[in-house]
Order: sequence, then structure tokens, then C-alpha cells
Amino acid sequence: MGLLSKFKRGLEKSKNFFARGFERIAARMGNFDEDMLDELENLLLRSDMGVNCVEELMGNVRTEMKARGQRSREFVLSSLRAGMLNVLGPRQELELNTSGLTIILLVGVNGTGKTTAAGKLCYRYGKEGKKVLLAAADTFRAAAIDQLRHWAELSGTAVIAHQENSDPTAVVFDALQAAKARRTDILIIDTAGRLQTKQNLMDELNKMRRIITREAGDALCHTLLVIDATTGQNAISQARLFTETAAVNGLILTKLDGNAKGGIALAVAWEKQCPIFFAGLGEGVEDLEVFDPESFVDSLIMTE
Ligand SMILES: Nc1nc2c(ncn2[C@@H]2O[C@H](COP(=O)(O)OP(=O)(O)OP(=O)(O)O)[C@@H](O)[C@H]2O)c(=O)[nH]1
Ligand SMILES: [Mg+2]
Repeated sequence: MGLLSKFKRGLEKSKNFFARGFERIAARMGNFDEDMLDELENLLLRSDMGVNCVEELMGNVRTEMKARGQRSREFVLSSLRAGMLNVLGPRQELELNTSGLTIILLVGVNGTGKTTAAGKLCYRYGKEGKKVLLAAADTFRAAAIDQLRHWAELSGTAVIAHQENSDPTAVVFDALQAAKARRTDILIIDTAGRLQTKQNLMDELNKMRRIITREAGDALCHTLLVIDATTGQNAISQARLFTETAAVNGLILTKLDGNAKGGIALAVAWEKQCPIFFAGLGEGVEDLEVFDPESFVDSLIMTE
């Protein structure tokens, strides 16, 4: 199955929201007038695209309409599509270190899908023939370690884990030594989404990063923020918090198959200018795809 079909299937619910909404507005008349443009703006806002991003998208549509003297449904939709692709930027693959270790540190608030993403990533890279190791650095709950072990079994991946409530940085330390000894290609680190306070959480993540720099300075380290697409505008404040304090260099957007209206991808991309590398499109081990802006946008705006 191609990427477009996978996104279309995953985004069935989001598509119903945006594409059907657009059809309702456009169906009334052949050409767009001011009222219809206002309704379109409203629809974009209700799709979770965020005020700033919507302002840019609509500004762009209006300017293009004026410049070309066009008001047709097709023209509006195609300039909207171009604007959305511009906000999302080109498709970007997560870079892997070809001559050594790549570390993927997964961060994010609780319940966004970090552990699931860790499992799906190790399955994906394992299938590509990479030697993968998982680190259970969420020691806050015993269940988190079991959950990670369950995912690891599906792909036959080794897990480095300590007891519940042990120091997560110590888990990372052990995982780094094991990765070196075993000549691991990719080390995926699952972290806690909730500690006593947000400050604890940020301190913990920074400690992990310091140990990574100290123990594996020549490894390529990505810190990926996992965001639940169904949380709406709250995702923007999470993105701000983590990118400011935890040196995030990319995003994984999960649960796009849920009741997400889809627009949050654009809202966070606009806010953070940070690439979205992967999209979670379901709960299965294979339901994580490379985020492809064109497939995403087309799935969102096309009715069939
Ligand atoms: N439908 C759907 N569900 C998902 C996706 N990703 C994760 N989930 C579900 O979301 C729930 C939370 O996922 P976890 O991976 O446990 O989230 P977490 O970020 O590790 O949570 P904490 O460890 O509590 O911080 C689980 O029930 C997952 O099955 C996705 O892409 N689509
Ligand atoms: Mg977890």
C-alpha cells in the first residue's frame, strides 16, 4: 500500500471533517465570495490549525485570488493546498548515523504515545535490518516497563530496564554501554511523560541528554517530541514547553487516525518550524509512517 493510501485510510475521520466542511461551503455557488471565505476561515480554525497559521493561509488565498482574478472552488482549494504544503515544508527523513550509533530520545507529556512509538520504531528499523536496542527510561510506573517489553517481544528487540522508581539516567547510562558493546545501530529511549512536577520532568530529560553527550558524544542524537493530534490546541503549548527546555529537533504526531481534525499538524509546524518525521495512524505495530506532507494534505482536503 502506498503512502497516500495509508494516510487516506488513517485520516478517514479528519477528512470527513475538513473535506466535507469545504464541500458544504463550496457547494452553494460556483465562485467564492467574502462570506464563503469567512466560513472557510472558520472551518480552518475549527480544524485546529491555530489562529496564526490560519491567518497566513487565508492571507495567501485572498492575495492569490486577487492577483489572478480567480474565485473558483478549484482555485481556492489549490491555493489553500499550496499554502498548507508551504507551512509543512518538504518531507524529511530522520537522518541515521551511517558509521555509528543513532539515538532517538522520545519525550512528551503522558499518554501521547511515546511507548507505542518506541515499539513501532523498533519494529520499522528492525525490518530494515538495523540492530536496535530499547531503553526503558520511564521508571515512574512499573507498567511502563512491561508495556515496552511487550512491544520489544513483537520485534525481537532487547530491552535495557531497571526497577520501578530507579534513576532513569542510570538506565540510559547502562543502555549506552550496552549499545557500544553490542554495536547497536539505533538506541531508542522511552521516557516518562509525568513526574511530580513539570520541572522534575525537564530536569530529568536534561540529565539524560548530558549523560548521552558525555558517554556517546560521537553518536547522532535526535530528541523527538511525541504529540497526540487529538489534544487540539493544547499540543501547541506542549510543543513550546518541550522545544524551549528539552532541545527537541523533530516531532512525531500520533493518533491521526482518531478524532483528530488533522489541523494540529499545521499548527505545530507553523509554531515551531520543526519537522514532523513520523505520523501515528493506528495502534498496530505497523501503523507508523514517515510523515509525508503531500499525502497528509491530500488526505485532509480531498473527498474521494
Ligand atoms: N489510535 C491510535 N492510538 C494510539 C496511537 N499511538 C498511541 N496510541 C494509544 O495511545 C495510548 C497511550 O499510548 P502510550 O504509548 O502508552 O503513551 P505514552 O506517551 O507512552 O504514555 P505515558 O507513558 O503514560 O507517558 C495507548 O492506548 C496507545 O495504544 C496512534 O497512532 N493511534
Ligand atoms: Mg509510556
